[in-house]
Amino acid sequence: MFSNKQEFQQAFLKRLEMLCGKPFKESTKNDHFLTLGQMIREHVSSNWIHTKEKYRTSQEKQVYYLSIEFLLGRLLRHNLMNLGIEELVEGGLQELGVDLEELEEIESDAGLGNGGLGRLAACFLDSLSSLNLPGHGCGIRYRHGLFEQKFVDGYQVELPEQWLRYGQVWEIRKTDLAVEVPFWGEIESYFENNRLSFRHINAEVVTAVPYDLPVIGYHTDTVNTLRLWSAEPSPYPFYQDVMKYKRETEAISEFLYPDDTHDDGKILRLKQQYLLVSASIRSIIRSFRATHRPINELPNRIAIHINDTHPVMAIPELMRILLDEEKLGWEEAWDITTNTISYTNHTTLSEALEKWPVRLFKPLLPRIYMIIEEINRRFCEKLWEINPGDWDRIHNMSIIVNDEVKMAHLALVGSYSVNGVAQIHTDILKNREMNLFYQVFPEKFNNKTNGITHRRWLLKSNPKLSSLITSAIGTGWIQSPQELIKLTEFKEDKGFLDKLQSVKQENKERFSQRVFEQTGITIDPHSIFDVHVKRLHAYKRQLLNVLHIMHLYNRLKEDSSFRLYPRTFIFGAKASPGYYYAKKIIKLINTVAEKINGDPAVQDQLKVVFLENYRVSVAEELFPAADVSEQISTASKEASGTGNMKLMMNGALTVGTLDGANVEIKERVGLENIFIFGLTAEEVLHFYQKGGYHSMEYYHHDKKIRHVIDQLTNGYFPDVDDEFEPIYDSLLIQNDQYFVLRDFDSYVSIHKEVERKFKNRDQWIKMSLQNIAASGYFSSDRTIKEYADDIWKIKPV
Ligand code: 26Q
Repeated sequence: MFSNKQEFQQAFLKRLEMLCGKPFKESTKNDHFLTLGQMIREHVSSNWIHTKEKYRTSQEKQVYYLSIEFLLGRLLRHNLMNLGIEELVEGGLQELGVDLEELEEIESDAGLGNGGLGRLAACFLDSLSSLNLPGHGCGIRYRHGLFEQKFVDGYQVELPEQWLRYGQVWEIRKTDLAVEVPFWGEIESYFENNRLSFRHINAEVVTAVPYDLPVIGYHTDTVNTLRLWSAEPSPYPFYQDVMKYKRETEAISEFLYPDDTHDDGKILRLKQQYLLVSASIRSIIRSFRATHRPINELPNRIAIHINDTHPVMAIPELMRILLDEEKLGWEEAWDITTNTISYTNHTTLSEALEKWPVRLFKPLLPRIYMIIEEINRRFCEKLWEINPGDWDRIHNMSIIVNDEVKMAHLALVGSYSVNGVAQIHTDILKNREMNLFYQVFPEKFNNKTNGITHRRWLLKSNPKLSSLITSAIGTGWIQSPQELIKLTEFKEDKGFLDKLQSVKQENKERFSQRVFEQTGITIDPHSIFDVHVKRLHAYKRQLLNVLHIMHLYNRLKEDSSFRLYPRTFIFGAKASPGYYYAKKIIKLINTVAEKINGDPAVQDQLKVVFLENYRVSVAEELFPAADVSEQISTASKEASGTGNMKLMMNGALTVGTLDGANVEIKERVGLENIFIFGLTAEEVLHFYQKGGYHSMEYYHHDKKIRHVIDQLTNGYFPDVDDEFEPIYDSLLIQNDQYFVLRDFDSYVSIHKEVERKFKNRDQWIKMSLQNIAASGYFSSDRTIKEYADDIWKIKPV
């Protein structure tokens, strides 16, 4: 399209006039953004078409990654970088007086996800394309992504997110590829060619319209597709109340549901899931049919992956097509289905396992429900054959039980591969949570430790560190991230370590500047930047962090000779709107921040910053500036974590429990380069099983604990008298199920260790280097290669 700056500039100016209908001198930043976006899309179109053509004609197997969330973030610079035209464009624009950095900020985050699971899907797409693997994403085009968070008086307030307001430049609407998805109605049986057959009558039909986004690989010709479905009224509205039908239909893809494990069964959520599944499977089958291959070859050509149980109806939906449309017998259909679908589990929290009341499910999706019943009948029969008379076992493993459909059980039974997302998580699945299924299907279970794309989370977001790395070990790490390990050769190189130190310092200064501009809070760029960012959940224990901060503040106030090495605690977290307890913790952190930041006596030593509306673009600014990474979940609760990997890759040292991928981080950096504290998963699980933990004893025997807990309810925070009683109750009356008090002392000690190590700047920067060097393993390139080789059996095309 454009091979040099001049060509680019000419094309840009011309396009701007055509698109915006005004001369350059009258144009706005938004005009510039839209123009550039269009040019990029056009720039990739030939590679995009070529990639699709290659897939259409090749014999190679392809994977479809079904996910209810894709948390992409911004795409402008990412796309420029992957295309290898970042410098050309940045320079060209600069000469026109346009600042690329400012254009970047115009773009809204595509926030179509809650957190870890959705961001993992986005990282996987980047790795698939960058490794030239034939992989497509299938998701939902929510009109509003995850809510925008504001703090009012320290309380979280949610506003609808508006990413489409200024127009989406990356997507292409494919009206001609729309498919019809039926809800409600009845199933009628009839005989045809001596075979009992079923048809869906009186259904309410919704049109699913795909919007395709190009997924551009890093410096390759591969451009894969992310297909996002939007719900629209069918063009044949034969309904009584057309306006009502239109409203209800459009509601399906209106909002992303916030991750709310306490919120049971919302019919709209179920409609979203089926919309995604049915539209995706239908479109997959349509393109498979176009190859004119026999249907039993499906598993050799196509792998369908389900990201958690949210798209698990892919199993009965594929069965439905094979039975009702392809007219296969049950066994053959089942054989094809269970050799096509694979499943990733992202949690062991039993309260988070998806269950749907039959009373909601059955009328909405009558044929799907029938098929699940039959899957379950045959599965229970098989269990009976293996363990005759063992009713308990059947009760515990059944897909439908107590008038609920257990989605995880359906996934375990109907897929050929089940993986956890970190070794410890997979072990817990095999040995505990899913042990009964492991006994029946041991061959299905495997581990795929999560990863992150080092291209977004290091190369793009931390340009200074990236250049320094390249100056030391060359550019090989960009394609082969495990080459980062070569950095260990520099651990005694004073010159290099000084530069590494300066990069971190510059990043901290830049971030401090941003915080000042956006919040008016001044932070000391030489203080320790201690970062705790993730969704707010009791098990993630933001509470432990804030209680520790209260404790440090108490020490400063009690003892005028006590000194802290200056520390800035940085939080970022959204709570699900209906998660009452999580919202209390947000209010507590804000209340503590206000108290401490308003006390002139401690300003040089302690600061607390709670970033509003934490999201991908904020994370990208923050991670390069982080010194300490808080990964302090109650052991056994965090399946993997991925923020831990992003922070490590940017040279932050982890303060963490032996949970999720922290365990593997520890193995790779060594115990001397990480701060591990607290109960182990074994110990936690033992307490749950055998009892023996009494939080009240910790309150009575530990003065510093008593002090901070009393402050929650004794009027220490004015104007919020009984605000924090639920927190007090959870810790003392409900026996502290996340072991905050149990781990408190250990956490206090490890933080003393952090301070001691940080004071020795030379030692700290070496530890930081070791973390960066060992982080290559946590690239999603490694993860995706493992999925490709072990689960999907796909090869680069
Ligand atoms: C469920 C029902 C109704 C509405 C929403 C949901 C819902 C939505 C999102 C439930 C869960 C999620 C997201 C879960 C998630 O992000 N899990 C995280 O996945 C990461 C990637 O594997 C892991 O690193 C984290 O440990 C895990 O918590």
